[in-house]
Amino acid sequence: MVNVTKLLSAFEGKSARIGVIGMGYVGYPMAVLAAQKGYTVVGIEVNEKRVDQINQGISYIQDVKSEEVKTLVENGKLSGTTEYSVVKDLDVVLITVPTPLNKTGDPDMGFVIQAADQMQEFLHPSMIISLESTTYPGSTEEILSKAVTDAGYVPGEDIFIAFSPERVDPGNKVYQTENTPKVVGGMTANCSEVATALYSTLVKHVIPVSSTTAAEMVKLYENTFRAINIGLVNELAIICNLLKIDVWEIVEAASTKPFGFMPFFPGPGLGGHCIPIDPSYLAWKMKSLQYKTRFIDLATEINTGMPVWVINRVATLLNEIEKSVKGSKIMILGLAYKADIDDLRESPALDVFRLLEEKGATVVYHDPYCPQAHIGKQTHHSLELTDETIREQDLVIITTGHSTVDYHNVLSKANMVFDTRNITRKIAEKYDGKVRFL
Ligand code: SAJ
Repeated sequence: MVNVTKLLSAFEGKSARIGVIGMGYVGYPMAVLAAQKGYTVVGIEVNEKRVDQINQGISYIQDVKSEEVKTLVENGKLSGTTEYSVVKDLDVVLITVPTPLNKTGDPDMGFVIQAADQMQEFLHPSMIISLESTTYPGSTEEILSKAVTDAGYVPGEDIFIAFSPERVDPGNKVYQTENTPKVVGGMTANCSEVATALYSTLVKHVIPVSSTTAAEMVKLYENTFRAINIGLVNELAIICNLLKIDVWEIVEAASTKPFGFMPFFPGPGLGGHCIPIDPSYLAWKMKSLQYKTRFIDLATEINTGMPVWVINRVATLLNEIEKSVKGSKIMILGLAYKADIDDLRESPALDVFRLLEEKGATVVYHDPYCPQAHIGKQTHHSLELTDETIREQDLVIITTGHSTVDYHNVLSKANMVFDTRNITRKIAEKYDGKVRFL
């Protein structure tokens, strides 16, 4: 049994050395925060280009400022490496690697397992490993305690294990890593004590829960809550369209209820690296226990079906001007999965683009944040948004409502606009009915 107080005082005095495995949209901000708090931090990253950028003080993550990184690197507080051997000198390892779905829609824990395997030979007594990547209940114990025991140590006595879900909302200017409450669950009481002490030196609010499994479940519940409510409002959009009711008016009016209601907004589908994926982690785990998560499955069915519904609406709109999808010129305006970020992962706009091309339309896109995109078998480039490129389209579909776009100019030059994000509602009436809404 190691001496916990030694580790706790290393947190207090910031002499503890921290490693962050996976320097992406979760790991990089966390590494910068820990270094700003006074720790010496090393980012362990498989991508050599990213390692070079970190060591040159360059940020490749929208929410991390290069000037902050540069100062920390120059002061020797932050560095990057591809080598796992650094783990032998670390007191803390935070794992923030991707946990996507594989081709069959099952959880892909490959990156977590790879991280555990690669650091195993360098594990040593009196250190803590905390997994932050979203995963299914029970997996932290399954994967990390195996690595610790295989290395010849006792979890919770020699090496401490915790799960603390990331709650990064990319592009959120109000809530960042330091001021977003952090749920923390340890594998044992000692693990919880050590993990809570560590995170208390990093973030403003630590929320201890009883186990790693509880912490894993909290994260999945948070994001499943969002996915199901987005699915509900997307189905409401379909219902309202059939009843010739404006769904946006309904949501806006319902939002006036000061208690017991929380607005969600319809859209062309569900993008990002979390909301479309996390509920499937829970559904997959429950399938292995012979339980069918009906709510999750239904929400997933509705959300993944929204791009097809958008295409059906497009066909109806073009029909109004005696055009078919085939042969029409269509611009997708906004390709990223949500406004004012540069991330294309799981973006429904990509599905809309691909489905329109499959139906024979000539499709282009403009996105001020995404200069190029791989869609289907081709790489497309963002078309400059000029009077000419807008005028030559039969239809402009707003799939993501980036705030930097001049929508007045788009509406004045376009022949017809299908706004799936309600971003032009306030100005649309000036443009004699050429705007339709989801
Ligand atoms: N969306 C809708 N309607 C809504 C809200 C969102 O269609 O009412 C769509 C968005 O357009 C986007 C997707 O859902 O395509 C996900 O949106 P999001 O706002 O959840 O954005 P993420 O995935 O970047 O960030 C989320 C966090 N967002 C918020 O809490 C607002 C949070 O759910 C998680 O902490 C985080 O992912 C994560 O990493 O788990």
